[in-house]
Amino acid sequence: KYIDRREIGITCVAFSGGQPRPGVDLGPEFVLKAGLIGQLNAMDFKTILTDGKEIHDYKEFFPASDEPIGIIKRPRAVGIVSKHLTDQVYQHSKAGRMALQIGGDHSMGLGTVSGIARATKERFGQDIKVIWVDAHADINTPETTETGNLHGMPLSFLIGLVKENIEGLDWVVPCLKPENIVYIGLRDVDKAEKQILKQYNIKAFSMHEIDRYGIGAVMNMTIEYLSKGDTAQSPIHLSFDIDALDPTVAASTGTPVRGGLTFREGHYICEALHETGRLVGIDIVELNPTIGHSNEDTITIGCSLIRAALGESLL
Ligand code: B3U
Ligand code: MN
Ligand code: MN
Repeated sequence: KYIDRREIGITCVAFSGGQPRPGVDLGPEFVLKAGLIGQLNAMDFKTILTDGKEIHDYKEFFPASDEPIGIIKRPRAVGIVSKHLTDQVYQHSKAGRMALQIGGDHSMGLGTVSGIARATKERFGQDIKVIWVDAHADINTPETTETGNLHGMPLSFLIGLVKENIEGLDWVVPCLKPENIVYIGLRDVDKAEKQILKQYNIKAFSMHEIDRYGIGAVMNMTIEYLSKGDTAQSPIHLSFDIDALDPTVAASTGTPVRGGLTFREGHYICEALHETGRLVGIDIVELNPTIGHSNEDTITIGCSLIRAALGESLL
């Protein structure tokens, strides 16, 4: 098995530069204050904080000026955060630990996936597979983006759609194959993103498919899809954007979209992935405690999704 010890390497990313709303950088602090580490220890996991530090903001690495490139906002800050995150996540994953990342905006997916992909390639010679749970597809390219926000673009960099060198992001090495992505929960996808999904034949279960088949069948299909070919048992990374959940369930997030996953559907996804025994990494991102009516609920749910992905629901 991929994770040979009950150890979790935790990296808390206090970063909001991939999108315009302040507050998402406070997500990790609130999750820690809610007692996540104690909860994981109570599940008999040893928790290892990256560099022994609770929170990482990487600010000492930011350039003095970070002017937009075209319409791309804060490319150098986003780039440097994920460059460091890549190495941090890689270290944990390479040591056989579960890599848990708490955000922070979803631009950090650039780093989490890069680090995990590098480690699993080295350890097992296997390509990483990624479950992207999100209301959004996050696959705009610097050419297609209408907002210039990098949290809407990490997957285009990771699968190698970005040919031009963008200052700060030129280190990104494509490490994810389009056929190794499965989306769950989509409901707000840009026109150009829909074209990309079609062109690269990327597997996606939107809210429409969840309504049609139910989350049980969707997860069966997801795991079946990830279990064919010569990498049938390859490791899986879960990148969970909290905005995949319905705003009535998790309101404290920057870009809520109506018609999302229920509390149980979100947890079921995590439980079903845990059951595969193939999970090597977990991101939980876009928690913004300064938004919404009851941030406690959103933070508490973030913690319980993590525990579900680590097997808490097993009897
Ligand atoms: N697709 C839009 C909107 C968006 C993406 N991710 C979030 N919002 N959270 C964009 O900005 O690329
Ligand atoms: Mn996202
Ligand atoms: Mn989203």
